[in-house]
Amino acid sequence: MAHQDTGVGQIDSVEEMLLDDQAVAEQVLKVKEERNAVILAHNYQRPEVQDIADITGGSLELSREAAKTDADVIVFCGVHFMAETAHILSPDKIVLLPEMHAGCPLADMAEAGQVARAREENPGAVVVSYVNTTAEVKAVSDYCCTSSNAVHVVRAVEGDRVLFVPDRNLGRYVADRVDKEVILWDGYCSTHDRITVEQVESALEAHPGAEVIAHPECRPEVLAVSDHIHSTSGMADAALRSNAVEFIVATESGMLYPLGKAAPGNSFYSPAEEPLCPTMKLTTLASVLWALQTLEPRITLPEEIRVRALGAVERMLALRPFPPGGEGWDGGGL
Ligand code: CIZ
Repeated sequence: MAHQDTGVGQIDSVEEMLLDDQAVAEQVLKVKEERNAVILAHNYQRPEVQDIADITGGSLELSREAAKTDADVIVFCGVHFMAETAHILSPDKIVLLPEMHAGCPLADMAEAGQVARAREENPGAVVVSYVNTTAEVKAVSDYCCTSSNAVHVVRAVEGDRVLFVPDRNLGRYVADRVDKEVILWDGYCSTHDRITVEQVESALEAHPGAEVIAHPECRPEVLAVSDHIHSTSGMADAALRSNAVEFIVATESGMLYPLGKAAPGNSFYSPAEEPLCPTMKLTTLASVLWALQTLEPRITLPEEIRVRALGAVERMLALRPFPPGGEGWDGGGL
């Protein structure tokens, strides 16, 4: 076997490539120290990937936490726009996305040129872009938002017309809760959009007495039969505050793992057909190890795009203070 000249944690044999999960995890932690890296894992990642992460959570909070560290390298176990966001907030750190093909189909449903044209067609409308957008789209937006603060952001921005990009379900959820005209983009997350009321009801039949926690990227009719609507980072608190002990969780099924850890006395189930995001599941322990060893694939952006995208994030943060746990903010991380 040819020796891989990667500088750190080299792979010298086929046996080494066939390490079991625990051995790979040990290697990851060793190389992570050598690289002075911080590992971030989104809530939808595989359990074994979440287990080797320094920080787990929603995408923006992960990037913000990583920016506060003195790490030289950020390994983002998530999808492409998330690693871009980490680079936007930490331009001096090396940002690695272990699986280069881990894209976000929702983010790809809005291109910067289309958003710029929609802005021209809707003069005076404030452009609010969900964090699930490319950096180019953020760069042509007035504000960024997360699923945890979207209602608050739309309420707080100037003007009474908002162009909300790209998730039509989250946009509809916001529109129903604000006193403004919200122009919806026709994008959706196929993992959430595929969840049906029938699938939720079938899970409820199997677990009578369970409450339903749904992500606002779900269709309106699914949200209508849900007891709690939350971003991934707000779901655990909702479960802990509730008197119920069983929950049907209408979001990507990776979320069941952090929920089980945060609320071990409760049981969490997916709707009848397990919602799985294929790109979120691409990242493995082996790809994290490879990324740390090779310092590839790196995510960078043209500086002009980065700075303009940062502007949309900073303007969102300047809308603070958010009322903790109050109207328009689900209490999840920012
Ligand atoms: O920002 C995130 O992490 C996403 C895409 C969803 C969520 O609710 O955490």
